[in-house]
Amino acid sequence: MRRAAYFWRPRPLIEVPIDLLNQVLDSEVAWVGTCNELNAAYAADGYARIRGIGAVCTTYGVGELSALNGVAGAFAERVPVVVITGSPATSTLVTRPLLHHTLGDPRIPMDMYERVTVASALLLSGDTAPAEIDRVLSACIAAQQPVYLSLPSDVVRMPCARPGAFEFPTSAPSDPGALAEAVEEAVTLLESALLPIIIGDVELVRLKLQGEFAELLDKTGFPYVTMMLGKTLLDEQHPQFIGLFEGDRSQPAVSARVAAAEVVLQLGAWMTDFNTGGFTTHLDDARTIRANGRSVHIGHHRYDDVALRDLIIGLTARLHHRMRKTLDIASAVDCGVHRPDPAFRLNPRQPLTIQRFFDRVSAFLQPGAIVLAETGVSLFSAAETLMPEGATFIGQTFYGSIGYTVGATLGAALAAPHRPVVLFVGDGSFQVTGQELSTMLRHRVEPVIFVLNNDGYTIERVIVDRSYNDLQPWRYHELPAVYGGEPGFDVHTEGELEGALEAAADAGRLVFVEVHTERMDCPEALRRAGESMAKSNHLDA
Ligand SMILES: Cc1ncc(C[n+]2csc(CCOP(=O)(O)OP(=O)(O)O)c2C)c(N)n1
Ligand SMILES: [Mg+2]
Repeated sequence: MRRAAYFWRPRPLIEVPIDLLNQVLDSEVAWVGTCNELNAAYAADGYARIRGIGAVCTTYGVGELSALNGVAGAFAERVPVVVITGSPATSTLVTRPLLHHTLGDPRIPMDMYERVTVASALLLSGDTAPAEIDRVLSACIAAQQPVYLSLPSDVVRMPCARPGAFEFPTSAPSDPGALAEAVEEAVTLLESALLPIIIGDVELVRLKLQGEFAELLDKTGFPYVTMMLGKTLLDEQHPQFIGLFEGDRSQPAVSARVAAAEVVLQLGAWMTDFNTGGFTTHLDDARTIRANGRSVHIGHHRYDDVALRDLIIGLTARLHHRMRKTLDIASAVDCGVHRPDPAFRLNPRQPLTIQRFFDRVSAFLQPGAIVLAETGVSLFSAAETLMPEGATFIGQTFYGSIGYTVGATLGAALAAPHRPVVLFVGDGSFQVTGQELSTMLRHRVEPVIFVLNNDGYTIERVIVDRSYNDLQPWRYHELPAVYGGEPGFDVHTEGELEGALEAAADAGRLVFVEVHTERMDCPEALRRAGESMAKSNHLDA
């Protein structure tokens, strides 16, 4: 039997994990080198949101710690990302040489990863590696959260047994008694309500329960809303979809319909500040059935060990179908609660405003598109835009690390080469991670990228407008040419936007559009978010 070898087989100090990369190049895995590791982590996250899992591979210390913030985002938002880091030879764990990148103790980065991953392994031998890797991958899939694998340079070429078939983790069954009681109580409440409504959110996406959720909607006929994190949970053209619910910041028709419901069925919602319009949902506990992961709250009752999936299936089996006309359903697609506005008329010489830009561009989004929107004016505007059939919306709405969407666009575009990909990103966010444009050009992915240039951090200016929200004004549209592509469009007016959209329609290449708007121009929901944040920071005096 082979054994971990670091005691009796010292290795030269210079042994670093380059050979791991050689093995990747020689494998079936496509290598995509990014400009920096933070963007690689964001790309792995974007890829995982489309394909179900993503991986990022870095060097030790400097590399893995650069990726840490991106992995933290995946941990917070529950995205399964596998971090693979090539580490120094196992002997250094004992001899602790002052090897570059190690901080003097090669275990420090692994300790730092402990808090933002659900499993990790330092692979010490070929004998144990297959089982260790499977254990870690299994945890990644089960929790839908990141994991960490460290592969020392001397272990890379160690022979190992051919891994057996991977066993996908199965979820623990619900407690049958608790499930039956929870379903019973929920059914009684929902059947008693004249105007029930469902809030469907992010966990339905992360736990892949869209099919079960759609069956519940079909069976009951109930209307539903989503929150920002759950946007495009199902096709937003769905006839029972009422719109985006964000507490007091919702469109009046949406908050009115939620307020009219005597009973609210809340499935997989995360009550974060952005999701709840700054904690203003005003949902009465007594009339809300709250189900998350493995627990259900109804009024003051709590049922543990009830899986969200089983609850949805149980409710679908028991609830009766209602006629649409009895449920007061004004679907988002019919009643125009969100853009696109069919009455939009172009005003070619008019300088662009945020509202007019999104009004126009919403009609440009194609069925099946992947639409990414960065924290800031972009997110708040795109959230209020009805997505076309089959579209997937991506934002880092909970963790909110600016620049995320640039890396995520690379990952999403690589994950879905045949789907249109559209990114909306603010100038401030673009300055954090924008160089990944270079990798997009290198790998010939073809997103349409709108950089919203409003001369700084507008989302921060609506809280307090001080000079720390100013930026060096870049000529953003020139950057694609700097990176070896075609120059972008520089758009100030509605007419110029029209020209850019025409060119983007069948460009067959990456299209970059710099869009200029006034510095304080932003959607109403963002203005109100700013006011409430100013208040909670005592800046409103
Ligand atoms: C990595 C990171 N640093 C700082 C922040 C704080 N922050 C939130 S939004 C923002 C400014 C975003 O500016 P921009 O992208 O131009 O947004 P917009 O003007 O469209 O609102 C900053 C600095 C953050 N969210 N993430
Ligand atoms: Mg800005």
